[in-house]
Amino acid sequence: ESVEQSYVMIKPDGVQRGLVGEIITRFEKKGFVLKGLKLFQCPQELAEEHYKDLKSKSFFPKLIEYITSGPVVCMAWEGVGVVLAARKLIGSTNPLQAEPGTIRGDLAVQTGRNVIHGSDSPDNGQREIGLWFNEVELCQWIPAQRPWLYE
Ligand code: YYY
Ligand code: MG
Repeated sequence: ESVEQSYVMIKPDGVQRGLVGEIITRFEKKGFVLKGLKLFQCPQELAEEHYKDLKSKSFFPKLIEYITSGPVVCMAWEGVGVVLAARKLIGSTNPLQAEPGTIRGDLAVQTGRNVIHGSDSPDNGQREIGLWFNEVELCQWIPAQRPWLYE
């Protein structure tokens, strides 16, 4: 159990569908700490860098078009075990296979419109937060509720 950071991003469909508050609420209620947050129109080059491991996939051009099609909400969340926990809150890549109770399971239908991104490892969490945020956009703060979340 160690303190990690995850890059979580509400994709353009989540923003357009008015799901921003609902999604942020789920992470807040779980007890993670919000270290960075912004609404952002992603440029093509950043989308390609973020998803560079998928460059060879047939769906890559459509994925880049989707991610750059409107504003996204960029978030940096911190906490013990946050990377795996965020993936569980988010649910499977294909929303039809995602469990009810997860964000994709409750709020999405298709893989190509699956509402949200979450880092798949602590290393990628660091990499992606570095990619999407400037240092000054990340806040160091201690939530008042901390002693009631951690023993
Ligand atoms: O981490 P996660 O978002 O759950 O899935 P990835 O395998 O990293 O793929 C990233 C992104 O690419 C996925 O959220 C939707 C899209 N995608 C797709 O459009 N079609 C696929 N067959 C697989 C992934
Ligand atoms: Mg992924």
